[in-house]
Amino acid sequence: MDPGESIMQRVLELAAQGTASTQPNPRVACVIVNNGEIVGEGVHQRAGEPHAERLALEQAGERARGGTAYVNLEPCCHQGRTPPCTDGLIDAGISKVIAAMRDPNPLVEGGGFEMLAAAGIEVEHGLMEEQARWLNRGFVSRMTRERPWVTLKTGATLDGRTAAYDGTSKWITSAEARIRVQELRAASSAVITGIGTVQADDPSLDVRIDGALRQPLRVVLDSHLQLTDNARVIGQDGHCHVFTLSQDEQRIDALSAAGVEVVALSDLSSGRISLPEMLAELAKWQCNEVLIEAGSTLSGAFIESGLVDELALFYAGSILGDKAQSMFQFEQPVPFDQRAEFVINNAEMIGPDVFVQALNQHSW
Ligand code: AOF
Ligand code: ZN
Repeated sequence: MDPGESIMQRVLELAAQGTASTQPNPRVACVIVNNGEIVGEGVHQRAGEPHAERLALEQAGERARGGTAYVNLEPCCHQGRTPPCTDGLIDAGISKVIAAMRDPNPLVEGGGFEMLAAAGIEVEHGLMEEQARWLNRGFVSRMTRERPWVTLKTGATLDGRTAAYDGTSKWITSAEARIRVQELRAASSAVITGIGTVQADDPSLDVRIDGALRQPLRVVLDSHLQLTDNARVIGQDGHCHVFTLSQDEQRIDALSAAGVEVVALSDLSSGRISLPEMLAELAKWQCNEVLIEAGSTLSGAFIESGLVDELALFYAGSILGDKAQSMFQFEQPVPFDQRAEFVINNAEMIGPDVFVQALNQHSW
């Protein structure tokens, strides 16, 4: 491996430490090298706190002078919640910056590189760009598509069934798989479900991981506003948002009083919640990545809409047969040549289950 690549590899590993905590900010780390030695490392932890470059410069101190800064995202040149990193790098006397990718944030977008170059700093970018884009696929999606990266999770039998013929579905997959689901939730800005799942399972949809720095928003799609005030998904923290088509003021007021943010969508034409409109709204709330954990109706609607970027499927070693519920209920029969295509990019054992990750070929 090229020495630069192994340092960028280190940068990406450090940046991944922020997977569950930096949102809405991207996951960013910086490593400063001088005379072949690492003199400073920094990892961005949370929005509002110092950027990775600032932390690495602080650790390096005087040894930053003449050094090379490796960072997985173009250094910012704007005054946000924190001052521009370009100023910090220039003031510290850094002589070269190697970034994996440009920052797609319109406030930066190449401006950081220009600022550095104008100050006489050598700038390179594109090293391990694909891995860097993958790590921040949610942030990139929000910045460039104005919608979050959508991951759909479901657990099923080997024959792709999510519940028995009578709807019984508790614990198809193992405790180990459920821990992985907690990690998927923790990495997400929001977890989305349907009112059907809330009524059937009363899930809390929260992250139960020790030391979790933030909870994802919990989003319920509830066309007719059937959510009751005592549903566990509402929680105590004001993080529950409901999308509805209902204009029932009394219900809206009651749920608002229970701490729920009710969003009445404007596009009523189809009689159902517009998924693109909902996702655009979530992007406005700065959601980078969202996780769908829903039943077969909503999951099927998401697949049919073509809006799913990534599948996270857990398969248990059981079979429920053709009378059981399928993973994805579709409105329309699908001709073979119009099947939704995904590219499987990972399959691994998780306890006794198999985890399959697949990507929408139009998204990646
Ligand atoms: C960096 N290094 O570690 C991060 C960057 O509000 P602020 O000040 O935190 O700025 C947020 C924006 O800064 C974010 O949208 C992205 O464009 C950039 N994030 N940039 O150079 C970092 N977290
Ligand atoms: Zn910055």
